[in-house]
Amino acid sequence: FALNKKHPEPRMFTSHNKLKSSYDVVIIGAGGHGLAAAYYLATEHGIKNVCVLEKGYIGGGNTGRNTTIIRSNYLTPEGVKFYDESVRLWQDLSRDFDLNLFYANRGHFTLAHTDSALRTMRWRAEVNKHYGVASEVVGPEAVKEAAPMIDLSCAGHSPILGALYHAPGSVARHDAVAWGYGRGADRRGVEIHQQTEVLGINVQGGKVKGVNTSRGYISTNKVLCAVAGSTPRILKMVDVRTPIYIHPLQAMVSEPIKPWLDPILVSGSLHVYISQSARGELVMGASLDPYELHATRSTLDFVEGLTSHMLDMFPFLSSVKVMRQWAGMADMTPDFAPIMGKTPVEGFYLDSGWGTWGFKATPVCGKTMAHTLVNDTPHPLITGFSLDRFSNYALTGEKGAASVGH
Ligand code: FAD
Ligand code: PYC
Repeated sequence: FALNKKHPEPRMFTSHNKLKSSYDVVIIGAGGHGLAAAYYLATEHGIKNVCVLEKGYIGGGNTGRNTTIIRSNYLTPEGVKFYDESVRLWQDLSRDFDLNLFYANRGHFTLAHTDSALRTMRWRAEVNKHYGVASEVVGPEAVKEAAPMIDLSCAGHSPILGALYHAPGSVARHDAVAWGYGRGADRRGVEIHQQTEVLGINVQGGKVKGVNTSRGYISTNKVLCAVAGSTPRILKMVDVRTPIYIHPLQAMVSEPIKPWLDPILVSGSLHVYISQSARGELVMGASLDPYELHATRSTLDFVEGLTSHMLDMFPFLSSVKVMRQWAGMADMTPDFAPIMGKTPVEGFYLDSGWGTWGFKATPVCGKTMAHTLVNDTPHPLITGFSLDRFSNYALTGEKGAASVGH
């Protein structure tokens, strides 16, 4: 066996035995968001003396646990513009990374089973169209045409009256996104340190001075916190308060079956969403668990509730087996919009409040947070997501655009 010297690029990451004593920027969390911010700091701003600290492994948080739905059919102008930019960025990522992200444009239906749900769909469609995003209200026949196996009556108790159809709705391979951003950052000199937990943050005179880790102390003036379900724990270290609360969000996949479902379907009333992966598995989820819990356990209760509603829509699936189930810790905000940007501590930046909706935002978060760190001013696309909106009573209400009823 001869080593192929014609292939100079390593497929994965450089491992570093030691932390340096200081970095220009320390990023906490090697999920998609932290790695994307590192990537754009290096590629767009030439800032490479950056380390990304990860207590577990790359993509092992919500990035590797989510159901990969990408869309921009939000409710507020702030949300629509932000997620639309993300959808645009997604288009080029496989080429930029030279890594196949299995980005698949499927079309996304949010089903309406009541008149009031249809009214919300109409509202979202009009806001979306105003900002150039392709969304429209369609009748049940369009749902049947896109998903012929569906029982439009939903076992007779929740007939589908129509849907919000969003043509750009897509799915992608979640771990590949983390690997692509990580590898791209690594190749440009960013250090990624796995198995390295942040245990404390040194703040003096209201300014960040450094970070204590399980592998030693690092000096830095800029820290980006991108830890999703662990946000409250990190915020305690800098004594910053947010209204984020943690609820488990569970998901599951079936055994692989032959391709039969092209679009992504969401039913808020039945608390179900579903897509079929490139491998043929049905990827399914439901609402948040209805209590605060900082854990990733999954429950029988969840599988029973979700499968019974799945069978209301697709009775022919009754003998298909569930293969895996899991949970992630969703960092929920009261208005279902993220919290991004500067904080009362100088040099401490937040990319948080991603709850059940942050995978699709990975590229735009990376870009806008890199810009915000470099300029110490929020990127124009994230001003609606600032922490001080809660004290100013200026919420960015996105609950009506959350995927399933929460
Ligand atoms: P993460 O990927 O969670 O990364 C944070 C990292 O920080 C973790 O790896 C963690 O180990 C690390 N960390 C934490 N504390 C420390 C510490 N002290 N020191 C060092 N490292 C630390 N969004 C969508 O857009 N579409 C979907 O279809 C969708 N489905 C979802 C389904 C489920 C079941 C779940 C749970 C979430 C879903 N989401 C979805 C939401 C989405 O997964 C998240 O919002 C997004 O992945 C957050 O990415 P992140 O990089 O910010 O966080
Ligand atoms: O944000 O579209 C979404 C989503 C679907 C499932 C969980 N989040």
